[in-house]
Amino acid sequence: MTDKPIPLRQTWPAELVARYRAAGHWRGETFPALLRERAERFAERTAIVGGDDRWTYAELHRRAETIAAGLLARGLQPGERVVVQLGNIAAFYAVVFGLFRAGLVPVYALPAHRSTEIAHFVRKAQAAAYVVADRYDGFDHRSLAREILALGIGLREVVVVGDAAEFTALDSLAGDPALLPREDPDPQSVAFLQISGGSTGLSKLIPRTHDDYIYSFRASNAICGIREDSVYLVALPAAHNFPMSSPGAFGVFHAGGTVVLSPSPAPEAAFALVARERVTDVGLVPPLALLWAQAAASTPHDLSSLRVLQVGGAKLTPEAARRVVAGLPARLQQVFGMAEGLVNYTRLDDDEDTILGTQGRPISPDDEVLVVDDAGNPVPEGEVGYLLTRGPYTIRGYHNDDAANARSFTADGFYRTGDMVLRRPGGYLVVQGRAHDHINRAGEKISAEEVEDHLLAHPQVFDVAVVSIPDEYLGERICAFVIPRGDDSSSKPRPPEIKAWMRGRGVAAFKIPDQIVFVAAFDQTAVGKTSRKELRARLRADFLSKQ
Ligand code: AMP
Ligand code: DBH
Repeated sequence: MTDKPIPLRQTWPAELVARYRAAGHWRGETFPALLRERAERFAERTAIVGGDDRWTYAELHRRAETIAAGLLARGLQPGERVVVQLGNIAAFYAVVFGLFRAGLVPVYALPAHRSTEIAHFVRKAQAAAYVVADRYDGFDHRSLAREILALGIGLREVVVVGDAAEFTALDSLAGDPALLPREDPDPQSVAFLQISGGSTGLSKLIPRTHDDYIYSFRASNAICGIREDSVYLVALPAAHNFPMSSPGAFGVFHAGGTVVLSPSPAPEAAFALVARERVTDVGLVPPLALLWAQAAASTPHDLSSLRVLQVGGAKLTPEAARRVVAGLPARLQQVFGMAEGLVNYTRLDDDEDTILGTQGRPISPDDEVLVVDDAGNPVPEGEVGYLLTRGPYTIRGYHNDDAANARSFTADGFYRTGDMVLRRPGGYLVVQGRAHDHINRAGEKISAEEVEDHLLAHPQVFDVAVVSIPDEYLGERICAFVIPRGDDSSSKPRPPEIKAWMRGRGVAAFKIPDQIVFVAAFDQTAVGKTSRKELRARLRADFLSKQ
């Protein structure tokens, strides 16, 4: 790569560093040390169950060591970034812990991402390597890897889980252990780059440090009751921040429990695993939780091992929460979190009104939460405002994105979450909506602007506005209002063609509009110039008033 590497950094002011350490939040724990110590303490306990794999902690550790040495033997240098795109398979954690051990920095892509997103991650993170499965969900990721390599954007190495074709097989990795770093990393260094759904354009990269991230899931364990005997089902994509850290798989590894991977979050696949492995905890997005609650009534599988059902990623309305509670034999916990940091939980012993009606309160006594008006002034308790936050596990800036940082952080380091909330007594937050035009489609955050940019490239699209429309199943769906080019109706493309065309541009399937509505023009206000935001709001309102 000829570009100068952009340093990975995440820094808090010295007085906050001192405070977070003094409070015992940041303990100098690191990912390599975490796994090494668990492999000593819990050697023969089961760490991971996924497909045919059933690995003990000792086995996971051994695999991570081999992968780490193997990657360094292939010429990767500590500090380099590696895009990891793996589904819910055991190898995901072996690879990620292997990267940590080698001092390499994972960038978490989702299995649904395609060439547009992957190329963006490789460029933004200046990634040197890409780890994929041969096939996942019927898609051949090696062909995607070929496409990315052909772009000549600095990628040097592709590692494949399974049949590697011309690439390096994960199972073939081997290297002299002497290549491995002798010391554990600096706990305040960046361990990985998580991705954000993003409200404007493509995903941003979120640098998280060992100290801050480990604090977030260690403290989550205490709140969520994760212990050595916990069996946690990863039903959502493993790379998502929620099943990774709230408390997620990492929380479970920290506690010495067992992580079970489900290839699909659908009840048919997941229920059998819950019964077989005696799963105690699972995190779901609202539409799935409703589906589970419905399916539980007639399932032949024994779900009685479930202790806590977490629901987050998108708003769970009180009515939906009631249905979930009625349908499943587990305690409900609402989770309102973000890959940038702040995570809120209802507590397991909260009263019903709080569990059904709020999205919880922050993990940490040092999470600072502000609810402010347009001018940035705090609103009275119980009134709706913009949620700003800073604290011991909330980032102070994105990686390699000055423009986003200028927009997304205040001068004193608060992250502008983009969420509109009201705060109840006791610090409980109720999510009311959001300030930006992104679409929360069953927990996947999609930037309206990004989808518009794609559609505007279509030769028969003159203009487009993309909005979220309330959807009974998804929470929100993507609706694109399209003004076709020219007035000849025979040239008007059909919605399935537009969708297929967009898929052909190599974007994640969850970003393809669910609905396309043709309009003759966007009605401009008397003033003439409308902002995209107002236009989207008006189109949505008009559309809904005609339903
Ligand atoms: P991201 O920044 O991509 O990790 O997405 C985080 C965003 O997801 C939050 O800022 C919220 O907009 C949304 N979100 C997550 N959990 C919830 C929840 N329980 N209720 C409502 N919105 C949520
Ligand atoms: O939606 C999210 O990003 C999310 C939801 C719940 C999250 O990042 C988390 C918990 O940590």
